[in-house]
Amino acid sequence: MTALRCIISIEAAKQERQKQMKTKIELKVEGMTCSGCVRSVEKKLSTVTGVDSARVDLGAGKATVEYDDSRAQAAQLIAAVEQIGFHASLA
Ligand SMILES: [Cu+2]
Repeated sequence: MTALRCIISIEAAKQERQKQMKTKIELKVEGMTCSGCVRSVEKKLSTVTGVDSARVDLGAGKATVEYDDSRAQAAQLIAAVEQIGFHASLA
């Protein structure tokens, strides 16, 4: 294998790994009543280590979270939401 092809295959393997580590889940969040609640939940989730993004849909009562599953777990996301007074579970 030439050096260049070797570098290309290393890069491809890295990208593949990054893809695998990014997980997206939906949480059911109960107790939210207004856009203030939505912001609180989004803010709290985004402070959890490993979370890339958190988006809350008030009408659906759901939070969509993208995170690195080597650094965060669903249970931690649920615990974070419960810490600020809402009930969360896997959707
Ligand atoms: Cu509210």
